[in-house]
Amino acid sequence: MGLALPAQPAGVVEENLDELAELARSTGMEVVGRSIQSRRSPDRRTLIGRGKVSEIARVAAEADADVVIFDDDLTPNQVKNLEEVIECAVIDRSALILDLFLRQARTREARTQVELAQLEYQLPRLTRRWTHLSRQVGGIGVRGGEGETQLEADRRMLRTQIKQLRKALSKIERTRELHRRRRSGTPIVALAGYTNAGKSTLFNCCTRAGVRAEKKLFATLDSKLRKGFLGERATVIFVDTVGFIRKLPHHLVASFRSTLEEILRADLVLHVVDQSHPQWREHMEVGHTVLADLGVDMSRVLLVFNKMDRCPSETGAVHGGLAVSARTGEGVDFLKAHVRDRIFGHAGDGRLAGGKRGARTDAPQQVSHVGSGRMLVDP
Ligand SMILES: Nc1nc2c(ncn2[C@@H]2O[C@H](COP(=O)(O)OP(=O)(O)OP(=O)(O)O)[C@@H](O)[C@H]2O)c(=O)[nH]1
Ligand SMILES: [Mg+2]
Repeated sequence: MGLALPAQPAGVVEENLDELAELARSTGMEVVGRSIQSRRSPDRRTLIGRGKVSEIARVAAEADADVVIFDDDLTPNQVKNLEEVIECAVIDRSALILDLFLRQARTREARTQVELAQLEYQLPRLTRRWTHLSRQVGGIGVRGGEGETQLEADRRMLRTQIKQLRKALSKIERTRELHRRRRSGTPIVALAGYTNAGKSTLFNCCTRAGVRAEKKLFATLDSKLRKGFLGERATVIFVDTVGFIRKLPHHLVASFRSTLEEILRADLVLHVVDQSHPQWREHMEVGHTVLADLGVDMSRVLLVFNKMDRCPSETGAVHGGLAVSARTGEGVDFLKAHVRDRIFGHAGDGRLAGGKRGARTDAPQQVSHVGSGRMLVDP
């Protein structure tokens, strides 16, 4: 269900719904219908108009639907009001993304981060119906015992849990910091960008690692690190990261911050864009915004247009970036050579190039405890 407001024309809402459907399919759901309502402003009680709510209720019942997903955020009250009329679970995009994240989270860190995000933001909105359904279709479900008890837990209990999770997370982060110290000295190249852009595929291509690359959205939730060789004895560490998406719940971004911080620490960020996607410009824009919000110094970002095997007219340098196909490997050697030159300078003698990269001292404080060996600045 999409809502078209004067500021957001129906065309954009249509595209957002395409993506919402893709997200739903990634969690294993089947999409049986969609609807958009144009309004001058959202309804305070139900977001969409009363007539539309009844219509959705009827259509959902006819299709025997289990869930109605709204592309816009719903308040806990709106969910309640909607579920009074619509006789199945009602959730919003954020809930769907969180659910998907929970399913995809493999490591303890990712799990903890998602659980934290859920407790801090999503839990009050998860209705009994949705929690139940989410479990039925194989989701990991909310943390702890019965969803019921979770939902009814009082604030004090939630606060305690949040505190515990934060503690667990900072412990994991400390361990990670230790690993980081050990590998200091080797330059880091992070792969970032919209979900499904092909980051993991490119990561595998550059490192010969076996990271899962899937048609699913948010296949990757944890940053993966691996050595990659750029030729001429130049070695870097490639980092694969969680994808970006429109309307990403901001609490979720906050919990994933430590994962995304790998991007901040990187000497070079490859912003991967799926150029075969009809909305690649919007995806690039979202990627750009998230990187900027994270505090990434844009002079350290290199645009990489991927899936050029699907858009054969684009070759070599396009739109101020490089074109590659992570699938066929086309353009990847050129990309590696380019990265090598950017990081090590043209000499390729294994030393870091200084000069231009002095700017990184201006980056936010997060980079301050990076192993100093890598942060060479011309004296
Ligand atoms: N045709 C084509 N498909 C590609 C290319 N690179 C990746 N893909 C496909 O695109 C899909 C997504 O690839 P991933 O590497 O998982 O994308 P990702 O950016 O890591 O996605 P998330 O981890 O979900 O954020 C997979 O089905 C890949 O096989 C490419 O160069 N050409
Ligand atoms: Mg991935």
